[in-house]
This record gives sequence, structure tokens and C-alpha cells, in this order.
Amino acid sequence: IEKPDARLSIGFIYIAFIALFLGGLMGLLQTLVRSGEFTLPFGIGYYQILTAHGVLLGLVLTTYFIIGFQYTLMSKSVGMSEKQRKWAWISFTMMVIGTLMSGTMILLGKANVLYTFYAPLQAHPIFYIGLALFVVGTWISCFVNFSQLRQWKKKYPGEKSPLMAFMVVINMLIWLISTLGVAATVVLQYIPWSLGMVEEIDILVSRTLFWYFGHPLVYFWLLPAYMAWYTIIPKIIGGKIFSDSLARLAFILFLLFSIPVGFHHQLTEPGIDPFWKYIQVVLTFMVTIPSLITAFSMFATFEMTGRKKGYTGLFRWLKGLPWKDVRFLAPFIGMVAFIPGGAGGLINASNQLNGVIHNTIWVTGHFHLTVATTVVLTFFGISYWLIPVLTGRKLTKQINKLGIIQTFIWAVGMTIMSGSMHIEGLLGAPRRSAFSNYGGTQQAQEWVGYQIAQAIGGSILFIGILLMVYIFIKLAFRTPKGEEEFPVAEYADPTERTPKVFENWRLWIGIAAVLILIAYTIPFIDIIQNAPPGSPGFKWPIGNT
Ligand code: HAS
Repeated sequence: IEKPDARLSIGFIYIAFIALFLGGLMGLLQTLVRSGEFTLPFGIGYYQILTAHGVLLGLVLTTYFIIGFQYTLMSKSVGMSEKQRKWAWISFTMMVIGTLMSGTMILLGKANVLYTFYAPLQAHPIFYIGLALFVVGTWISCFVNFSQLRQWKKKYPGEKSPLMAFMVVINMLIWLISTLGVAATVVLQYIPWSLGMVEEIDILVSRTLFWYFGHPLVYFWLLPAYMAWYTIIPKIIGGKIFSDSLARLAFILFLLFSIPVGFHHQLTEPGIDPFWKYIQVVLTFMVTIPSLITAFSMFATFEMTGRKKGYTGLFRWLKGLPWKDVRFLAPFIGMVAFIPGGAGGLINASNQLNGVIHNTIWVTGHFHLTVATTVVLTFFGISYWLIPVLTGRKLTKQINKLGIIQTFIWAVGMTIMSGSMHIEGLLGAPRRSAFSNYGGTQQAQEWVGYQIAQAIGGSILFIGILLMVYIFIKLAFRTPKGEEEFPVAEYADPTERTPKVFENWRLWIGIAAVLILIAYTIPFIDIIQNAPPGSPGFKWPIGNT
């Protein structure tokens, strides 16, 4: 890709790795505090570091890595004009200013509101204003990506868009549609409330608007990993893309079903009619289908590649995969983690089982498998070739070896930490709480061993983070100059005809909008109209004054 495009992407990736280091440090401190063996110095609060950990890793690392990576995919597949690049830098600048504003408030202890930041927790207005600026910055990137594909389409009328660009546009559509919810709650509820312009805030409205965004957010994290699985991994293993149509279908299903499902985070909340929770749970099970399609496609690609290399038998073809290549190994371990991670998601989404795990540390275990292993290990896997491509360097054998060690450290640390979180959650331990012996109750005694295991897992993971940051510095500034391969896979069947309807954007955006309206309109009106008398009312600027 062109040098100015590389500079843009690496700008985003730098911020992502700074966030990885700082956020990882906060994570280490947090598991140590929860073990009961360590107290934070200088009056630093538990919720201050928990917020910093969640925001830095869940929001900053992910968003910056994703947008930077997606720009690279767009530059490679459809190109970027001067004007688009200028707007992309404007987007970057706004995001950075917003991040610095919100981040400063967190560090000052004036925004101890966790990464989900919904009411009744309240932060300093600058935290919310920074957040709004950050979101608007990301919207500019959405429109830059849309215009990149539109420009390509104009140049090649009637041709099928490149798969990478198609996937990026879907992901940015999900982001754009879902962040409308979070922007609404920040601008209409939190900013006026935190500035003291209104005294009250409707908590259920704020949580509903948050989760309207919060669930699609997890797919915004996941889809770039899927982009790499579908379009890059086949090339790395010496294979080909199993099916273009199936890949596009999976992404379209995410666009349709990832948004109207936020209620599965609110199953225990009063004030939402159970019928609408039921509808959204059904839609949640629909959104697992594209992941099952992806699992099928990956297995198919792996098996076809192994057999092509001459390996036979039921599973002997696994031997044909390049286990010593970290560009494959790290994402592969991520895929394996998604088998229990996804199964945990199905448990969470089932109403009765949700009653067992909700607000326990099981949920924290779930998302450390999904986002912190499946997604993050794939992002690490991408970094081994992406950073040298962007900085004009080579991935050396030594870094490859260190990468393999890093992957194992991550897998071991996460198995210990996430595994003990799952079990401790089933024993009833709450999430998001500092260490307590709960008045010496018998039940809390049972949790202690698991909390120590989490501190051990967390410490191993921190070593993994330090090693990854070292690898990043090597790849960005130290390894020998050269041309690293940008792996782009070909199709197994180049004559495959992808249905034209897959590129009918109006149709898919229209269906997505209809599904959102069905899932949210009536319950939202209910929420606003039926606030019980005396409950903190939603008074301004919309609501039942
Ligand atoms: Fe989740 C809570 C349901 C997926 C992240 N989730 C969370 C939270 C986060 C999160 C951050 O229904 C906590 C939010 C908070 O702070 O409160 N989740 C699901 C469901 C799925 C799911 C149904 N989650 C994810 C992904 C995430 C993520 C992905 C991040 C990236 N989640 C929930 C629910 C809650 C929840 C409830 C609320 C709980 C509560 O009460 O608070 C599904 O999308 C999962 C579908 C996935 C599969 C797996 C497919 C497997 C694949 C791997 C194939 C492997 C291969 C390797 C090819 C069905 C694709 C080959 C291997 C060999 C061995 C050869």
C-alpha cells in the first residue's frame, strides 16, 4: 500500500499499543486487588483502575486497531484518494482529542463509571464531551470508508466489490447505526445531567440506549477478526477462500441481527415487557448463525488445504497447517477459544440460565474468552505482518519465535484466569467488586482460591502484554528494512457466482432498520410512558414531563 496510507494506519496502531500497555497494567493491578493480597497505593480507587482497564482495552485498543487495520484493507483493495486521506486524519485527530479528554478525567478519578458508563453512575461533563467527540470522529472514518468503496464502484461499474472492502463497509455500517444510540444518551441525557442542567435521568432509558449500542459493539470487535480469518488466513496457510458468497452472507447476517438484541443484557431488568425480551432473545440466537457459518468455512478451508498438501484421514490433515507460523497460530488459538466463548454466549442468552450468571464474574470470564482471546489474539496475529508492511520492515525468524511464546503465554494465562472466573461465577461471586470477605460468610470463603488463581492468570497475561509490546517496538522500529508480504487469499472456485443481491445496500440497510424498529419501538415507548410514579423520571428533553 502507498506510504501516506501506511502512515495513517500506523498512527491508529500506535495508539492501540499504548492502550494495550496501560490497560494491561490496570488489569494486573485489578486482579491483584481482588485477590485480597494487595492494596492500591496513593488513594487510587478500585473503580478508577477498573474503568481505566475497561476503557483502554475495550474501547481504545479495539477501536483504534480496527479503524487502522480497516484503512489498510481498504487501501489494499479499493485505494484511497488525497481528499479521503485528509478526512481520515481529521477523524483521527478528533478521536485522539476525545480520548485524551475522557482519559484525563478517568485518571483524575472524576469518571469512575466503568466502561459501560450508564446511570446512575455519573462522570465529569468533560468525560462525556470527550466521548461524544470520539464518536463523531469515528463517524468521519465510516464515511471515508463508504466513499472509498463508492469511488471504486464508479470506476468499475457492474463489478463485484472486493471482499475486504465489502466486509469493512458492513462493519462500519454496524458501528454507525449502533453508535446513534450511545450518541443519543450521551448528548440528550448525560451531558445535560452532568452539567446540572437537569436534576434527574431515566436510568432505564440510558441503559436501553447503551445496550442498543453495547451488543453490536462486540460484533464491531469481532468482524475485523473474521475479515482476517476469511481473507488472510487462507493465504498464510497456503490455501484458498472456501466461498465468497458464504463469507458475504455471514457479514450481511451480522448487519441484520447484531443490533436488535440489546435486551439480552437487560433480561433481569424490570420495566421491559417479557414479550420484547423474548423477541430479542430469538434474534440473539439468529446472530449466532453467521458465527456457525464462519466456523464451518474455517474448518472447510483448513481441511481442503491439509488434504491438498497430501494429508489424509479424518483429522490427519491438521498436520498440513503451518503451526510454526505465528501469523496463523495466534489467530488459530483465538478460534479455538471461541468454541467455549461462543457456547458461553449461548448460555448467557438463554433466559433462565442468564438468571444464574448475570452480574457474576462468569460474564467477565465470557468476555475475556471472546474479546480478550478470540479477537485480541487475532489482532496480535495480524500485527506480525501488518506492522512490518506499514513500517517497511521484515518479520524475522526470532520475532516469529517470540510470537509463538507470546501466544502460549496468552493462552495459558487466559485459561487460568477466565476458567476460574467462569467457575467462581457459578459459585455466585459478583463481578465488579473489590475484595471483600462478605462478613466472613461460608460462600465467600469458597471464592478466595479462584480469586488467587485469577491473580496468577492475570500476572501471566501481563508478562504476555510486556512481550507483545516488546515485539511491537521491534517490528515498528528495529527489525531489518525490507518488503513483508501482505497476504491476500484467492478464491477456491474463481468461477463462483456471488448473488448480485448481496450488494443491494438499500435492501440490507432497510431490513436492518425494520428489524430494529420492530424490536425497539414499542418497548421504548413503554419504557418512557410507564415509568412508575415516583421513579426518577425522564424529564428532559424528551419524555413524560
Ligand atoms: Fe457476549 C455479555 C451473549 C459473543 C462480548 N459479551 C458480554 C459482555 C461482553 C461480551 C464484553 O445473551 C459483557 C458486557 C458487560 O460488561 O456487561 N455473546 C453472547 C452470544 C454471543 C456472544 C449469544 N460476546 C460475544 C462476542 C464478544 C462478546 C463475540 C466479543 C467480541 N454476551 C451474551 C449475553 C451477555 C453477554 C447474553 C449478557 C450477560 C449478562 O447477563 O450480563 C454469540 O455471538 C456467540 C456465537 C459464537 C459461536 C461460536 C462459533 C465458533 C467459531 C470458532 C470455530 C473454531 C475453529 C477452530 C474453526 C456459536 C467461529 C478449529 C478448531 C479445532 C479444534 C480444529
